[in-house]
Amino acid sequence: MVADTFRGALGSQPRQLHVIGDRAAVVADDGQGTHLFMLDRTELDWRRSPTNGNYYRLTDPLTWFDAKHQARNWGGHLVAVGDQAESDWLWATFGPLDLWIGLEDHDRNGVFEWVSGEPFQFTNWCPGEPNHASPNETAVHMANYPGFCLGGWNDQDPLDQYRGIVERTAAPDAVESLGIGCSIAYANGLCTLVHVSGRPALGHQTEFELDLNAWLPSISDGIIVLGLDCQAYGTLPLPLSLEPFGWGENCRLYIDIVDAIPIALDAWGRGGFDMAIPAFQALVGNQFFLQGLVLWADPYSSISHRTSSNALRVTIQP
Ligand SMILES: [Ca+2]
Ligand SMILES: [Ca+2]
Ligand SMILES: [Ca+2]
Repeated sequence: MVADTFRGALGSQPRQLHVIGDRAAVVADDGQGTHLFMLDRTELDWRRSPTNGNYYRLTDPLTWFDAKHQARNWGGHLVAVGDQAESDWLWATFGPLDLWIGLEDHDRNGVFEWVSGEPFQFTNWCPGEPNHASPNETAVHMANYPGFCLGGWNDQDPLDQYRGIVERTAAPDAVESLGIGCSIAYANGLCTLVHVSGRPALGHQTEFELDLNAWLPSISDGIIVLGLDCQAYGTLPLPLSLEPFGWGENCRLYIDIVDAIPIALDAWGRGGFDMAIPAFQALVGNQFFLQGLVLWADPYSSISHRTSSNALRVTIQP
């Protein structure tokens, strides 16, 4: 489904998409260069509506209550269907499926309310609904009843398991910082990765800087690593201590590394990194993760040092 969604959105643009488990690698050529993005597979499921600019994605099949909880964790809410245009776009994008929406009457007073708090004005009930067929029919889904009702609403038992439509009215912050870097030997600072300039938006160049906040006795290289979801991935809870890999100083890995880009650091341990965002609408709302890792040698002793930065979560803007 993800691959099909992406192919459809990219249209005839040259591209490659490889889905490996929960990961997706996108190789895209926008005419000015070739770009590689590694995306969390689930993040590819955010879709931006061209009619109202809001972002939408589906939960796994869940009870209505669990879908509502998942929506909040994603920074949104179960969808409030405000008008016919929104309803039509949702059904064309996510249907045909039974899909939870954010409409409920759990106090059973016959008055339905949106969980988002928006006024209840537009209605799109299937014929004969809401019928309260059992006292438990207190949550509403878009119905997939071929030949009878497609995308209209039915009140239903909230403990049934459907995918839910999550709506987010605004894009999350373009760049968010996650975790903290490791302390630096011979300095009091932390290794930090910051967003310097340029919106991470379609067709734009965006610049990041790794700052070691320390004078380096020998010029060395760092790497910016491009990775996936920093919360938890596979069976490894993140952040992950790098000590098992020979990295001291309680260095932490906040992302699951999928690619590394070498950058040159100056004597003060600073190095910049530019990233071009290809102009593909399908990338809007998707996220990637960056973290800096640095290894350098002390010429006055045989000790080598290493550290890691905070991580950045970058959400691609329109
Ligand atoms: Ca809405
Ligand atoms: Ca009510
Ligand atoms: Ca019903």
